[in-house]
Amino acid sequence: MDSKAIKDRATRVLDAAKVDRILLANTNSEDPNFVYITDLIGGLFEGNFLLIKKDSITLFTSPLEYELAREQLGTRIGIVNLDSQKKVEMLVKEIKGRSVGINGNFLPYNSYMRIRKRMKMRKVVDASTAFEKAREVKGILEISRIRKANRITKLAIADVQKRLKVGMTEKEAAMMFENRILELGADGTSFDSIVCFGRNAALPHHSPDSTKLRYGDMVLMDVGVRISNYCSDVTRTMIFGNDKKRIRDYERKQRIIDIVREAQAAAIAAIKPGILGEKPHMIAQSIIDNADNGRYKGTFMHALGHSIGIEVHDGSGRFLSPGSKLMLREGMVSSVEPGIYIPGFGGARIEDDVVVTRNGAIIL
Ligand SMILES: [Mn+2]
Repeated sequence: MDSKAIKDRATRVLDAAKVDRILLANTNSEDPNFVYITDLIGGLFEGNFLLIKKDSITLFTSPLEYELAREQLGTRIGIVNLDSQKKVEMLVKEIKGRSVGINGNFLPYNSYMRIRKRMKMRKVVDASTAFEKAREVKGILEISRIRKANRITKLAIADVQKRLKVGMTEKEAAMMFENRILELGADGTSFDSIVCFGRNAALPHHSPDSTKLRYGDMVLMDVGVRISNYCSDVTRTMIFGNDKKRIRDYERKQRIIDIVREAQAAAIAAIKPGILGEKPHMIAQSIIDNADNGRYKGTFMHALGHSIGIEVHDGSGRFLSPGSKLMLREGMVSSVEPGIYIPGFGGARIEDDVVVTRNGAIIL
């Protein structure tokens, strides 16, 4: 990102939050909004501060990461190495007695109280919604990173699917995926990988355990990777084995997958700028609820999709979900992930990440 792009982002957020300065404080993890403004890749930046003003952005970093920050940022953002009390006072001076925006979605209460007291802020404004709004619409660079993350995720899923063997555990399959994405160039996973064999596929948030793969099992993988701070989130469901006659309930398993696929395709086809987030959800849900004389009614019990970007669940909670009045705009990126879950039997979910364009949704 060049300095103009950084400044544009900062200005947009300051204007939306109606403050003239924002202080982002990392704890032992990085504030996603800190990542959004600095575009720093790698590092931990623990305990770092980012001071955002109209005419300048300054990173207050530690001796541990001063060099890393300098290498990446050059002169695009001011950098102060917090290696002495005098430098800490520089930061305090900028904040003392002023109205300051913070990220209420990230900063823990205790850290907030400590900082507020130490820096003697006059008034504190929660700028989290301003960041959410700014981050909702992605630029070309952001979309290209999400696309690359998706490509690697899909390649790695296909590789794991080919290497599945009877007796392999869910944990082993998850490990295979996580090794493969690193070979393919990902920076890491974007969330804890979900791998479900057989009846575990009925549990949307199942954690991989020592369940062993059996011939004819439904295999659901919900996984994602990170590329230069941006995430993917993809789910694939398959039936393990080619000999239909040997697979118990083959027809029913295949039917469930087909209905979910149909629901996903119809939802994606409906996505375009100007519609409300609830619409694609209702389309997917009605296909599932009405399929096979209502046999699967009520088995799709989560939202169709969430915004995706620096975080896997990026920005505000409501996106493609029942009752969502969010109006879709060009450049928004969302997961589209209908599912059918049948306790004790299994389930299917198919998930892709799409970008909203003038001509409709494009699968990344
Ligand atoms: Mn998802």
